[in-house]
Amino acid sequence: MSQNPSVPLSRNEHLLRWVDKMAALCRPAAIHWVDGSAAEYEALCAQLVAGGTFTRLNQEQWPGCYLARSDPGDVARVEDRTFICSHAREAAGPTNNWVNPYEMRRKLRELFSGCMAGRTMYVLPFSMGPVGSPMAQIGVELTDSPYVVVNMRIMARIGLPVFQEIDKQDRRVVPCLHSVGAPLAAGQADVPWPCNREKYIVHFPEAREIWSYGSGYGGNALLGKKCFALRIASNMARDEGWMAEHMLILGVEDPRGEKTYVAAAFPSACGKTNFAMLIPPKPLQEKGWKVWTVGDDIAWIRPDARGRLRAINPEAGFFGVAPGTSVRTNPNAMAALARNTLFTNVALTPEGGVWWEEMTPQPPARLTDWQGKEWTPEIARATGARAAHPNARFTAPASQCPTIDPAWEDPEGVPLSAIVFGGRRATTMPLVYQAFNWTSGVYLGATMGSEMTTAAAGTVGRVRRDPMAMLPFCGYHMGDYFRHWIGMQKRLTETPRIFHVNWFRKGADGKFLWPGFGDNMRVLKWIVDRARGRALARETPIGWMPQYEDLDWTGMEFPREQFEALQHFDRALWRQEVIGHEELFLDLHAHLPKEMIYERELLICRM
Ligand code: TSX
Ligand code: MN
Repeated sequence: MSQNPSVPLSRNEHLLRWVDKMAALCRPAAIHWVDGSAAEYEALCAQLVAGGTFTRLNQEQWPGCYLARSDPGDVARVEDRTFICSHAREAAGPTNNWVNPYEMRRKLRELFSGCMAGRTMYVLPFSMGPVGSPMAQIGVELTDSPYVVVNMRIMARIGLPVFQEIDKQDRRVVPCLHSVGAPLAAGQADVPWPCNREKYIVHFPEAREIWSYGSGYGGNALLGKKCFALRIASNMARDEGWMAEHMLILGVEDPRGEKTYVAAAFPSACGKTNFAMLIPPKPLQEKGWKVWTVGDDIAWIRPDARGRLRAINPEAGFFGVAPGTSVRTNPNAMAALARNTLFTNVALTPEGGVWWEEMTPQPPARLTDWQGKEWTPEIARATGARAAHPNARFTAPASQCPTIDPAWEDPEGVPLSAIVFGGRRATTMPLVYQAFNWTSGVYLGATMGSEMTTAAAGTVGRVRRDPMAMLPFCGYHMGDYFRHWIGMQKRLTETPRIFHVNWFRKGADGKFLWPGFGDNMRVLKWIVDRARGRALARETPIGWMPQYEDLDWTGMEFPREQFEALQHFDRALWRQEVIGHEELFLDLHAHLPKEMIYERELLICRM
């Protein structure tokens, strides 16, 4: 039944039995065991071109690149259709959708029954983290989407070496079942982007299982990423004493040639990928400062034998938002996506290239937009039509990033010296400050927030609390998650220093006070110098702040008064801020660790 090739790719009994069982449920027309080879990848891409899902781009301009256009109703993660089905509702917490797991399993059996008719079921083994790393975890995704297979080949380590790992170690793997939910009747023609209006992204945290139905897009379908590496892994991490975080990882090389690694969490629309690939201003480069990229989205962090935290990037690629990415904002990302990249929902140029908003200062005269319609700057001015969807993506190999860190695939991970939290705040939050200690740093991460930039999400400008940028990704109760963070200190001989940054503070004139981008290096330099005990700071009610003299201003004119405005602690606004903290805590009160209450009290007292 399992149609393992004549030379089987796996002999793991559990795996074979599960594949048989799921095939009996989904009833695919064929089963394909994914070996992960280049030949297989090429064949799948050719098949996607033939079926109209992919357009092969101009190979002179964009070697190895393809464009996919999704169904207009399947363009982003669906948070309201994402479920954490723990046995107890309480365990999922108030910030997750919960359905009784027995009820959900009944519903899923219904949905998945015959859902792969007329399609091929791919058996896709993947390793999150370098194959064989003690920090890596293995999953197997059964999917009826070849688009998922080719994207996963970039985003994770897949295929033969992973099957070997499963067979060798007989280790537990996370079963992931994915279907676009569009069975084909005999003779029925397929569409370029099959999907279903009804969508279910379901996690069973105790069983460590993922079931995804109805979507072929991004985090809904590439199950190694948000579903596994964050929602399921956060459960594993809590149980096993490590951390699965929504963080980039970067390494800062200083003039002595020493590397200091930093992890950072930002809510969406803060330029996280840009920060992960930061290029320092020329004068700081000349002094010997350089930033290396380990990852742009997810960090798995674990204490080593010495009691120091070490981090890996469990992914192998970047699934980045294309609009806004340019040689000005992120030359490293532009280099990474220049070849062997899959684009989804960007615009197509007449020459067979891709374009998206802000990629170049001037848009091309004529384009095919993300929905396949004609687009010109004139049409855009008249109708507001966008060439690329705002959530259009590139799937690019991390190895192609010019600043990829030499240790990015180190199986032991890189040592973490600092953790940075950030948000997009027009007021209140200074450019940078350092928490007093681990507990106050956890408080700072727990209460972080960002102002909404899109009207779609509701009231523009209102602060949305997004603890550790994990609100949509924590697979259990947020209060227990804070408790786990607090508890990590007991496992450590040395805690990373914790910081908060805000690149987006505005002056009374409504203009950004900070130039951001490369100049963020000046802030990052202070952060690593603080972590290494070689920079000064001043105590304030909220934490340690640099004074004007403590940042390196080489090659930049930045008035002292403007820096004072950027760092100003406004008592009236902070009164509002702590009331906002209280509102968040009300929702989580039953599971909130007492340290969060105490930290809030201390903060109020200091103010
Ligand atoms: O990514 C950003 N970063 C981090 C870079 C390492 N962005 C882009 C928006 C997020 C999607 C930023 N935007 C940053 C930033 O630090 N700062 C700003 C705000 C800003 C925008 C434009 C200017 C200055 C600040 N000035 C000019 O364009 C001339
Ligand atoms: Mn993310």
